[in-house]
Amino acid sequence: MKDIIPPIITTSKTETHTPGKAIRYTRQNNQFFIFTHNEAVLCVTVVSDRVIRLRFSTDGDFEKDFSYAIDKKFEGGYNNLEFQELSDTYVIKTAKLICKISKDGLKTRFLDLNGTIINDDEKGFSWQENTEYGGNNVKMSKRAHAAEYFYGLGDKPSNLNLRGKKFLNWNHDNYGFAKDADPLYKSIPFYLGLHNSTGYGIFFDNTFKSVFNFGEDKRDICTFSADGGEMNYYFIYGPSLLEVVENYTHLTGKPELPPLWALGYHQCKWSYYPESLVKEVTKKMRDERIPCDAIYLDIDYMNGFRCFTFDPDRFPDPKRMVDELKKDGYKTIVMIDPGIKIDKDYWVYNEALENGYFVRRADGPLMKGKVWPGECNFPDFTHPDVRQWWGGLYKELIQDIGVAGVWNDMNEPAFFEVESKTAPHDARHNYDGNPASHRKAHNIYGMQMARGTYHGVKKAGYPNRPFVITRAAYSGTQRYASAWTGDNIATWEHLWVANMQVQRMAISGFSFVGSDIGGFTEHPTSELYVRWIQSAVFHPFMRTHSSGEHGNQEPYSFGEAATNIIREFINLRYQLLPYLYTTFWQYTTHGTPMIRPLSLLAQQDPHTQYRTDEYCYGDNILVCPIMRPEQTERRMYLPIGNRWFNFWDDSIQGGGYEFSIAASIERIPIFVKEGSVIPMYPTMQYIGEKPIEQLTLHLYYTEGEHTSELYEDAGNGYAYRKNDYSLKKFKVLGKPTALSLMQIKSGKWADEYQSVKLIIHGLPFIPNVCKIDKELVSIAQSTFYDAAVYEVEISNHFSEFYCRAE
Ligand code: MIG
Repeated sequence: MKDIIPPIITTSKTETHTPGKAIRYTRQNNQFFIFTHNEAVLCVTVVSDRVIRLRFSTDGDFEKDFSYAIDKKFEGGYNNLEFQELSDTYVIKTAKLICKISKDGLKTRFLDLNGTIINDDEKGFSWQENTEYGGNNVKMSKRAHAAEYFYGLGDKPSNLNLRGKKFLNWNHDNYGFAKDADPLYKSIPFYLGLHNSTGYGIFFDNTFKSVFNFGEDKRDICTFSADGGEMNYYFIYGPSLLEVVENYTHLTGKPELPPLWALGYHQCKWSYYPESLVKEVTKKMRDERIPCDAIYLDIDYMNGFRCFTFDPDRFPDPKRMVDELKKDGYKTIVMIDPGIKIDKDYWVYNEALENGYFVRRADGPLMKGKVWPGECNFPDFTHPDVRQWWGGLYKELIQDIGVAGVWNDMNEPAFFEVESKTAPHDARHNYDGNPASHRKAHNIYGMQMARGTYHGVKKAGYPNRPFVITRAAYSGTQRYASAWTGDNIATWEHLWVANMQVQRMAISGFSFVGSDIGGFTEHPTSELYVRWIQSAVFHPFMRTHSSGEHGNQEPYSFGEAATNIIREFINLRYQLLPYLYTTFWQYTTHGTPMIRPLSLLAQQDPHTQYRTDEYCYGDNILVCPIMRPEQTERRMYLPIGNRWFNFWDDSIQGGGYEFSIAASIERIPIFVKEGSVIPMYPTMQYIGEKPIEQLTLHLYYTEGEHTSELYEDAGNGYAYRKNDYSLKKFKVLGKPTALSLMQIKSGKWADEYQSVKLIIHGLPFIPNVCKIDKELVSIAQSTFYDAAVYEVEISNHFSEFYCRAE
């Protein structure tokens, strides 16, 4: 299938310019301006020891420094900064990094402190005047070295390793997209490079349509360019790829902790209506004992597709329905689109019209676009007043009706019946006081809608934590919303695509992402649906969604055998919630991606650089989805370094070579890192169904040391910010005939449970002597799946568990 890629607006070819010879520089603290003899100026800012920002002006004037991506809370700072002017180069040195800028054309090289080149310009910066729209097409050309690899770039449905490919960033409603289709819904102009085992990142903070070329036409050249705006990029040094992602995430922002229920399983379809169908599905989930926390209302709940209304026949009493669902443990999430129906009897329309909140065309008329409601106007979410107003519209939904979350769709924005499938280029946006055309605002339009939604939902629901999900995004959107990957297809290839997208988004700073489980269009076989559920258990966001034009796609719709496997896996999702929540907390605190592809896990191991399937879920669990029909066995790889326990039978697997692993339909390969402690809750039908009476800790023996974390709090509200959380560190120290586990707790949150069941896996000796806080206890032999394990119940306040062979 050929995609309709909106044409890149290049104007009649004009001359290519490059910066001339540098003639002088000025310095203000951490900022350097380098002037050339042809008016081009380079502004270098040392953001931190690891992050250097480069901005080029072609004519001596810089734009007002404004970015939607950079987190207002971000604080730079460095430990060392040295500057030197040599005869042909300027040299900037931080505590971690050297940046050399040649006087001849401002070509830049980044080196580590040993002088090894990490990244260097080929032609460097160049530009062409855009005679049609004004401004320039700006381009950066860097070398792509032999054995240099590229990752990141958001939601591209391609191989993780981007080497040899070219991509376009222009938010695009790509219904039923194919593998390698481009562009899709999101624009995240950030990539990771791995060169000489050293990781670095480049964030090109330019919202215009941009192109990234990782050596597609010339193998040894990597370029990025945009249709307007400035060449404005951040170079982020690792050396580990993980640190690159963390530093990019600090720069563009971390989300708040979501409500715990948002990490449960969500059920969705286009569309569940009328009310009786919603009730039928939610009841059946409970009857079938399949855990579920959220149910979605897609566009058909609205009255004639008018946002913030309910269809009176399909949903005569939404408040009562939402209440009843709440009593049954369900959160209701509703869709809100950006298009506002042109209807003089519709208050949302009138308010926006009267206040001048709608986007206008260059010559003044309101911008119109056809979407579900017919002709619509579109709020200019890039205006702070509009976002404020928009946020306020959620008050009734959240406070009066009791809706718990909001689903923002079509916010690329998507238009029907026009070839570009989106708003016209000449449309005007406020751009937070930097008036701009749609060419500049397009890629952040959806982000600003999600931002308005997030603040509105948060305010209306306070102190409940907000939940927002968006389809379109730009760098930084992770601060406001979760995301799904759009309109995929019920094919095996798309199961693979989903796994690529979730991994790629996570290493692009956006972890809270999932795919439409089972596929949005077409109907999955029961085998495909089972395999999809099995991998989605390990995606940070987990929701089944389908276009509803075909057979049912609820977890109980695929026959009893399938239902049993699905139930077991969704149960596992819920059992692992404390682990997932801890992983989310690490993301919100350190910017650590929740999902880590093998290349991030072991970048020094060359085998990981082209691998796509295996990935780490949090610190200690590694999974490898099954993505082919009738597959009951597959090849996989674990990186050199650790030994891993097979989750299902406790057999031990080393890394550094490919091996074959069984994967009958009941199982996908799951591994646990030796030495880790995996926390589990009892199974439940939904968050808060009943008090958690006991925490289970699975300890996987190692000869050596390993520390795991467990973060817990109320799972909602903001008391955690006032120290009302619990962070436990589990320090395992294993010796050939002894094992100790220390629990070190901080924070004042009191556990709901009083007791802990400790289950010890892989102990290489018989523990004749066991002590808890120095007191002798007895330990029992038991079984976990196929393995013999030792089990003991202890108080949740224990400080040390110890055992040895006598
Ligand atoms: O034009 O609201 O991606 O999840 O079910 C289609 C209907 C509009 C696209 C979304 C999909 C949603 C559908 N929407």
